[in-house]
Amino acid sequence: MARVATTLTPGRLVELEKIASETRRLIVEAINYAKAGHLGGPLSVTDILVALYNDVARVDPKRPSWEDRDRIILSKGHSCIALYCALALRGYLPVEETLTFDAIDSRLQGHPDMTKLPGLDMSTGSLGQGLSPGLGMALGARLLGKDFHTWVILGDGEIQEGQIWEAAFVADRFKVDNLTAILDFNKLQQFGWRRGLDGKKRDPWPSGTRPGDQFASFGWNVIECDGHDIADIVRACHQAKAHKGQPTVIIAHTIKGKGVSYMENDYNWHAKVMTAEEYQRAIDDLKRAVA
Ligand SMILES: Cc1ncc(C[n+]2csc(CCOP(=O)(O)OP(=O)(O)O)c2C)c(N)n1
Repeated sequence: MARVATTLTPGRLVELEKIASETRRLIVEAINYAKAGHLGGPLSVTDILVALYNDVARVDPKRPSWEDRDRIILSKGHSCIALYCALALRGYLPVEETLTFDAIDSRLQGHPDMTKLPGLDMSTGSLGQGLSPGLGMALGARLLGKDFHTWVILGDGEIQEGQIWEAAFVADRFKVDNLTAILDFNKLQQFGWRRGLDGKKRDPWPSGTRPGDQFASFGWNVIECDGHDIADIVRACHQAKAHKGQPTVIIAHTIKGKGVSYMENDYNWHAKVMTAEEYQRAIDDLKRAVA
């Protein structure tokens, strides 16, 4: 299929890049303040969330329950601090509230709770469970004659869960083309990659295949993009929406810990509290990125 050009103007792209940098700063501040939570996964999924909420998806922060809004499910719910910060900068909640992350009475729980925070389309956190309700929403739109699109963000470790493939199978069965999965493909999970008894790194997919091949074998349309290039994410999302007759997965190539030099590609930062010195280095790195 021909590549669809991005619809972003150069000026708007710069604005979105600034929002992404600010989102990353808020993530680091909130996790440091809470002294709990995840860092690697939120920093890798940031640009995807910023592209969705600020350009691609049809949403209105003033009407979080608007029935014609696009649905967005962060299935890799452990990365929700990125979602909260992106929602705050989009106007769904006060930015200061991000510092209440994981506090006992906060609307911003350690995993997303849709009964607490308006704007969340699904409660997630138990990996593997977000694609099935996303499929239900997409089928619901079809039944109701609605034209909203459903976006489900998955982690690469998460797609080892069997329920993902049950949903993938059914989405193909019903040719659900108003559903797009976006895979945050940072190539690391909680403890790195699976290793064999010999201690050697093992690919979690059958030899030579990649997640895109696996989705394709389930009948899905597959698009790849650079998950840290907002223009390329937007391009891939528009291409996905335009594709008819099949569900689409976007394989977004990302870096776990993106933006903080010492966290990048280090699974030890999946979920770890920073020391005061590490916190300062993280903030300095993120400031340098926007300078
Ligand atoms: C069913 C289930 N098992 C285990 C966990 C604990 N857990 C949270 S994140 C994670 C690793 C996820 O890896 P990946 O999907 O690649 O996420 P990312 O690297 O983007 O953070 C695990 C095992 C969980 N939340 N749910």
